[in-house]
Amino acid sequence: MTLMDQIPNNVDLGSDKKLMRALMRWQPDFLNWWRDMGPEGFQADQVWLRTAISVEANGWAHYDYVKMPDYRWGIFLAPAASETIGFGDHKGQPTWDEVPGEMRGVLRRIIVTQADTEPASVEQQRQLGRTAPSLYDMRNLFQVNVEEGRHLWAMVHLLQQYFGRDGREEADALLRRRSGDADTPRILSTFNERTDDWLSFFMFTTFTDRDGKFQLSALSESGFAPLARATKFMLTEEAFHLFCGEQGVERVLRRGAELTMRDPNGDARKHGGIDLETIQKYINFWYSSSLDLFGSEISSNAADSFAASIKGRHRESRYDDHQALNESYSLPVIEQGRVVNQTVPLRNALNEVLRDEYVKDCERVMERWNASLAETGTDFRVSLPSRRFRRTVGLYSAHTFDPQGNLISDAEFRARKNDWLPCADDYAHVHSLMKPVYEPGKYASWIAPPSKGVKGQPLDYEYVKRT
Ligand code: BYC
Ligand code: FE
Ligand code: FE
Repeated sequence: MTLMDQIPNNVDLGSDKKLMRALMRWQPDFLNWWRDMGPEGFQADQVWLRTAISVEANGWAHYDYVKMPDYRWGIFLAPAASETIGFGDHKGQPTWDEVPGEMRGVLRRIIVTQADTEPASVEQQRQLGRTAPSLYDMRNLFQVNVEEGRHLWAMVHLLQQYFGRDGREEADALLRRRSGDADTPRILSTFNERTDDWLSFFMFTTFTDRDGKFQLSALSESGFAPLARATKFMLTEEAFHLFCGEQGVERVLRRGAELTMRDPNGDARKHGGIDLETIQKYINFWYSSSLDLFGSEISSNAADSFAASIKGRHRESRYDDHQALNESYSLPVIEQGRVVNQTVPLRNALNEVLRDEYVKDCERVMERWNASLAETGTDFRVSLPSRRFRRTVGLYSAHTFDPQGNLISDAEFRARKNDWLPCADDYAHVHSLMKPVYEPGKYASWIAPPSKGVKGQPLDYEYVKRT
């Protein structure tokens, strides 16, 4: 088999001997990592997966049974959106096909940070197949996992092609860090959290993959064309990850509401469901954790990478001033125990600008979940906590806030913590429900079945053939 057969691509891999050698050397290490750290217990099973075979709209049409270690992780760049740079100090200049010398450090840091999240998420989710609530859900989990594996390939390709020896070393290090490890953890906070129950998985794909959507969007108009084109194609896969999360939580909410109303005392737990209060606590946990992924509200890193035309805003074309030099941004800060507004130059607030877009998108998710809850007849509604709640990065991390965003004492936070965040008892209940359901068409008690199957297949399709 030639390399081209093993690695579907549209980057003319075959023509660059040095790159091909680097990728050939990295591939067995990747496969070893996948066997050790990828989905545990299902590597020999046939999974009905889609594989990207081109960047055309029909490039995703390829669905078939495949064993995960045989998945063809491809390298694809979307067509360039523009020949000229759209923002920052280099606005209007031609995009770069190579890394400008003075930007090496900044670009490498961003690409490595992005890359690191991809294998991290696979590691976090590796045990979930064992407790899948259905074959449908199991297949979706594995689809997300192989695509995060492909995102790693996409970033490793950039590192190996454009960053020489440093890039090759970074590519190796990506396979050595481990999510949650005390000595060699993954880079960003959320990617070291435990994600070992399915409600956490659905929250992760709703809130944490959604950070991916906005970070990738901010990179998809980068002046460094290969990065822009790689991230643009990654975004097409992200839509499915977000669907998995949103639809997953929606089904858990719906079932939770139904079981609550069925019980005379409103106790969903008694009937093998997850109560709505616990689901709200999971929202509080994963949303606040994912907000940290946007970095500090006031950040010179963000100003620098925007100035360098490396990282822009979500849909930069909607803005009028693509230099972001003349405007300012006002945000609440804490001074002498009070919340007051501070104004900073816009470029220094770009992490917050991106977070604003993220918050709006999450609010739209809440509206859809609440519409679904309303249909069941319950009065319960879910909501997002304040963006100041439980932060560990940035301005608000030095203080404690309640979910409404009011400044409170540490002691009060500790006293109320179990009302706001999942506690040992909540986790124990959720974990007690995590029993596998592997019969085609059957679903666990705590989750409603989806409204339709994958790609026109019926709900009782054998999405995973166990061996
Ligand atoms: N945890 O100026 P600051 C995805 C570090 S998700 C730990 O505040 P900056 C996916 C920061 O690195 C998308 N450390 O922030 C989803 C810096 O450290 P150094 C991933 C943190 O740099 C699901 C220091 O604090 N992509 O794709 O403006 C499944 C001060 O930094 C955290 C990206 O993140 C944290 N939460 O912005 C699979 C895009 N936050 O360098 C995949 C690339 C900050 O001083 N990354 N720090 O040692 C970036 O653009 C930026 O690095 C960040 C931070 C937005 C993350
Ligand atoms: Fe990804
Ligand atoms: Fe994703």
